[in-house]
Amino acid sequence: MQKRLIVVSNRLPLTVESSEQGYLTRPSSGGLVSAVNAYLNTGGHEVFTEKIWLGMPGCSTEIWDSLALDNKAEAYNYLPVFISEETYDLYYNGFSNSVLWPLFHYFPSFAVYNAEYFEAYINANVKFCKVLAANLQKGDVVWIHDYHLLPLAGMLRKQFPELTIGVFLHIPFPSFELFRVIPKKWQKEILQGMLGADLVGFHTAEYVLHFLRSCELSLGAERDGQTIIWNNRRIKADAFPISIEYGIFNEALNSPEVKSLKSKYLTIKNTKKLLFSVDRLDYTKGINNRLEAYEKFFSLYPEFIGKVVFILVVVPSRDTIPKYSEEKKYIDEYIGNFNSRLGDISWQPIIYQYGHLEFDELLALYTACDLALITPIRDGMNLVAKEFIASRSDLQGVLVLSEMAGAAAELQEALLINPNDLNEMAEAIKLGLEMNPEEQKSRLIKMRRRISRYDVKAWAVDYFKELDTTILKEASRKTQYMGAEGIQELVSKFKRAQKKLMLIDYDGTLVPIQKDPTLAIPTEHLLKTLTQLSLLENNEVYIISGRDGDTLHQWLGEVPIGLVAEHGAKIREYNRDWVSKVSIEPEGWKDSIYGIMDKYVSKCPNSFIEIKEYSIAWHYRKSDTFLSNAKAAELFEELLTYTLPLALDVIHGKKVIEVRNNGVNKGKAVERKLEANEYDFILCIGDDKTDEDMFTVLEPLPYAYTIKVGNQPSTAKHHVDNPFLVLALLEKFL
Ligand code: GDG
Repeated sequence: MQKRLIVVSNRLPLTVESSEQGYLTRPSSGGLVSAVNAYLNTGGHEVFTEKIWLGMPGCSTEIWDSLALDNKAEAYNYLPVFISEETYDLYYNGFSNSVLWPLFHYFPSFAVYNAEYFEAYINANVKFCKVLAANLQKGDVVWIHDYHLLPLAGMLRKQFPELTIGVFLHIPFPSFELFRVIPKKWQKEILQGMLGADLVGFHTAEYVLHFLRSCELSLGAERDGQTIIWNNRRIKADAFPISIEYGIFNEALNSPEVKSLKSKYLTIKNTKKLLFSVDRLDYTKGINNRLEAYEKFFSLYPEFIGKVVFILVVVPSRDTIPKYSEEKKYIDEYIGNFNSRLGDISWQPIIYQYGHLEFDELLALYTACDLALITPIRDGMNLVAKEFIASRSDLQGVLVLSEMAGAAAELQEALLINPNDLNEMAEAIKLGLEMNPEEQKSRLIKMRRRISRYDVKAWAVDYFKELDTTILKEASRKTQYMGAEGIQELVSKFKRAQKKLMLIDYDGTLVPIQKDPTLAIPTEHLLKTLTQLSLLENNEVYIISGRDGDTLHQWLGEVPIGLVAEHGAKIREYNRDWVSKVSIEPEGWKDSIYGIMDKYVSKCPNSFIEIKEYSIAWHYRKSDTFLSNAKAAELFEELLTYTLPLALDVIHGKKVIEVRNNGVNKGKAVERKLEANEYDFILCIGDDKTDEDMFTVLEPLPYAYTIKVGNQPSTAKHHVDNPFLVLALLEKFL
């Protein structure tokens, strides 16, 4: 089958420029383009039969059409999206770069919360969705990039439930304390949009945690490790540190063009030491601090005056946004003043270019400089740092790197600095310029080894491998809807069977979940149905619940069925006493757990503790969702730590956290039942995580029919939508 890869990003990877020969294109600069381009151009991933890049070309339809014939890239085809200039401005300069960019980079005071921006952001994403929808084919894999398109996966998912969608965020995902600053409605649309994907990728484990936490706290979504369960789907979040095409940079010094440009720069540098930096114009890149630190360096170590030169390249970017034009003005003025203050006719401390470098020039500067000074205030990853390291096949050169860049996690042998500490930066410049060649070499070797192993292709292959695994796992957990035909077949199997067993959960399965659990009383109709089921020939019926024995007895004691309480800790056959097969932990454990839970009752109004014979549970169904989700996550962690050395399990169910004796679960109870009897028909129905233990035990048995209530991923074979349909299903057996 055809398996096409459709890469989606805000802009196509080219810049259209007008020249005397008409309109021409050149590759764009920027991290996303560098990485994805490198991956696609190195042959990409063999599994894809065709590659397409969808995005805005940055010119009108007419200009695009005039270019298209002789400007096609080799490795992929372009699919352009055109958006009106007005919407584009509000979506790109507005929401993307005046809300998400500053906020996600921890500049909350730079964010402008304008409702028009958000509206345009959604409209632009709708436009992308339409173009995609019109071009999608069966088997396509859609890979959406970056913060401009966060709602897109959710929009696509609504129309294409089976489509494979990956999302990758190239910038940091901020801590929830920052994310929550965005108006709630926007938060939800952003997160729900991202959760339309099968796999959401970030640069670092820290960003993954921030994202998972925001899903829990903002959406109240359920989390299972690195997976979020949302809209009956499981979405994995993971870290894939983006990288570079190592070979190109490593080979830089073998290119005659690069060599010749390098000698040009060496002539400029002469006997002086050369510092180099290159960034897009952006306040997050820490250019201001860098300049101030450079000045500080000369004031602390005046002996370097006249002996160092700094080539500082700033690539134009977003300069129609006020914060960017202000940044440009600041840099221009600072450098002007600085050069005139410190420099003279024979020496300028800074050589400044505001403009794009040709790729060979970039390589020449990476290889000619003595020290690369990379000082972002925040940066998702920062590829420049990795490119510099990969270019230094001569094993000479020093990297001074901000610890606020994602890249710092992998480049620990760099001189790591805090970009807000001018003294530390000035010291690092001195240390770097005086570092002996042996130490430079030893640091570079370690960093180069790491980057060469995890290059851009390894990054993408790693991502797609995880995407495949996620989808396979999801498919294996999918349940089939139990419709009329299925029910008919089930009933006829029941009729033919000789020894039958029905295991049915109570809350959420036979009765809807109530905010106040004491209100989940069985109706007369339910009691009658259960009685009739139990009277069917050769049929045993058990209600198997997490509730305490007294409540079950009070509500269902008169019905001629078996009762299993506290997730299997106690069992009561009809008209007999309760018996337990559980060995109990020394008395007293419930008191200490109570003490821990009680703190959370005070912190979380309307939550309460239920003490059962073999377990103790903290319920937060009636509490404020936002607060209680946060507190539940905290309590869960605290209980896990506390119970680690004890024979106790901590279970996080639907709006309840329960601590109970180790090994007590519904699955074990079912196992005991199966050991004692031989059945040829088993029906098992449940809605909660705790029912999964029963489904798992029954999974290998061909005569067991497992039904999940609700369409969450489950080990059950089938699902029905709600307790009313469970009752209707049970009636069919009568
Ligand atoms: C975003 C995230 C993340 C720059 N100037 C020129 C030029 N470049 C190339 C560099 C490098 C890329 O652009 C810049 O990448 P960065 O990673 O440093 O930064 P952003 O553009 O902000 O990228 C960032 C990245 O996405 C990837 O996920 O690392 O954190 O902010 O490849 O070489 N290339 C040429 N001339 C230039 O003047 N030829």
